[in-house]
Amino acid sequence: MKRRDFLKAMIISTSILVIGRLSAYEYQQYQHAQNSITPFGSWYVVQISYTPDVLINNYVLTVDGEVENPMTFTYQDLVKLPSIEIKDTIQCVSDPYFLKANVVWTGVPLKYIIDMVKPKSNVIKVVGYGAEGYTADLPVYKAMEPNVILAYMVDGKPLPQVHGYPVRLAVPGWWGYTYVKWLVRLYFTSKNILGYWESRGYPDVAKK
Ligand SMILES: Nc1nc2c(c(=O)[nH]1)N[C@H]1C(S)=C(S)[C@@H](COP(=O)(O)O)O[C@H]1N2
Ligand SMILES: [Mo]
Repeated sequence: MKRRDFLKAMIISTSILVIGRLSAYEYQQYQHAQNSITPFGSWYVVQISYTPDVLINNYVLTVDGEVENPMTFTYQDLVKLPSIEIKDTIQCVSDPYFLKANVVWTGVPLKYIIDMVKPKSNVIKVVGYGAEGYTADLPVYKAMEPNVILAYMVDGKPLPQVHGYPVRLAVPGWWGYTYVKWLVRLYFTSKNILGYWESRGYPDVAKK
């Protein structure tokens, strides 16, 4: 390319960024938001509080409430269970345009856990708890869908700490606030319990 053409190309590409009022980072996010897998380092982070340090060796998922057979799972227990891979777009309700990422989850279908603990017949909700105190609720009919998973890998690697290491929920088709990070408890209940954002007015049926 001639120097003049090169300068012209520079000016054009710069003006696209200026006209669009996007920073280079936003522009990159925008491009990746369209279809391809979001690069590992540039996935958005949204959370109400600090990032807890949950170590694999101490990790325990408690599954309790109104169930026939309450259970606990260590990290090693979970990774031995049958797992599936799902391509998904995680997306925050507060900015569905930029705060989204295309990822591939690996994890255990929540239905598999539900079948083991056997919720009582009047149970309507399952509430997920994050290690730092966050909660989100799912109606049991949604939790039973085959693609709702306890994810322990993303894009073939362990979850990054800010994205919920070692285990988080993934609820394809529903808003990001249902994707509880640092998941340490699943509580089954016949009461209509609302999670952190659901109790602050966001849809309880969080379908995108
Ligand atoms: N434990 C926990 N999980 C959480 C949250 C949180 O504050 N704490 N925020 C939720 C919200 S509102 C969104 S949009 C997604 C963002 O996930 P990410 O930071 O991995 O992109 O996590 C959800 N899960
Ligand atoms: Mo969100």
